[in-house]
Amino acid sequence: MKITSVEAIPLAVPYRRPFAFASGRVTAADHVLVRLTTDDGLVGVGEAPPRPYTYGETAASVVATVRDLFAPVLVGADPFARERIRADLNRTVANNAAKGAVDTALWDLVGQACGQPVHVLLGHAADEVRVAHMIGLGTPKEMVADAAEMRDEHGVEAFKVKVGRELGVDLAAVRALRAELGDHVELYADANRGWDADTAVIAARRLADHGVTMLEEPNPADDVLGRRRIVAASPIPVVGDESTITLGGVARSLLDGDSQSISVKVARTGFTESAKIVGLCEGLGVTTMIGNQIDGMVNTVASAALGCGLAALARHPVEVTNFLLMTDDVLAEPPVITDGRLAARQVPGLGATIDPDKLAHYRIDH
Ligand code: MUC
Ligand code: MG
Repeated sequence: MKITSVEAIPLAVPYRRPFAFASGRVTAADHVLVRLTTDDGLVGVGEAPPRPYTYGETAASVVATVRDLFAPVLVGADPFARERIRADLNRTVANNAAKGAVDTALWDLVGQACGQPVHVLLGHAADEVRVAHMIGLGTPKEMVADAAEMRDEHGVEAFKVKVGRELGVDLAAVRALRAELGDHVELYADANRGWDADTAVIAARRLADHGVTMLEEPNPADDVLGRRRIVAASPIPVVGDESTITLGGVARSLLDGDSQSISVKVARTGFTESAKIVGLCEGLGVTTMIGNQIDGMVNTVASAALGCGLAALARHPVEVTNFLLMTDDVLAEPPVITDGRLAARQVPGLGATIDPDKLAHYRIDH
């Protein structure tokens, strides 16, 4: 089997409402759909959500990287040779989301060629995962309304709360969420590097008092000494996300004592490097969980496959609700979250069939 064509298609899908966090805000999904076609007619897909504040990529840069740098490597390659392809793609530095989307599409092809779902190829730890919802920044009232909607409509019982603003405002939101949701619900927090180290040390203690279980990216990642001070003082684990975006980066961060748990995202490490990161962490006794890059439906389906594939990831609720912020997307069958759970698709590959009419409507490269 050989790849015969590589497409990078920029999309624009409006959001129902903006999503805000300490390092940015999104108002529309300007994602890039990566589509690989093979000589035997298989089509694999991946999704790159450009996140300039984390990886320096834009939709235009993802399209250019895939078309100009990756396509010459991919055309003629066998999708099963993922390690060879990975080495070739890594001759280009960074471009994490572009690489993640290509790897996702490769696994989609391999699954289809083998007649097996991707989660089964990965190790088939589960058939469904518990879901965590990421609550964007807003007033305490807005944040409670968002969480209550997820609980009431989708049965979700785990929430990642965005923080990283003035501490009093964040604590008011966390208090209101705890009062509304009750003690049995898991709350963990993500500051997206919004605090300085001293504020983060106080925040970690106050958040722990409200039963918050983890604190992600409390301060700027290059403030390494500050980060270590937070890790030493925090009663709850400090989670690496945007400071731990590669296998080597995860290793360095853990060994240097900059983080204690790791957020893994298909959007940046696909399946291949995500599985390596999970293996590294498992060996070190470090918890991993699947985060959300404010993903659309393709990466949502891929995240469910990753979570159901690897036992270490299936243990923690998976962040897969952000696609619900979008008014629509290009998948023929949207993911469905029921009773706080999302099932892996039981079809060969990813099962991420693209609706041609929706694609024609939302692509912006006509
Ligand atoms: C997260 O966990 O930080 C916010 C921006 C982004 O790219 O991902 C998020 C979620
Ligand atoms: Mg994060």
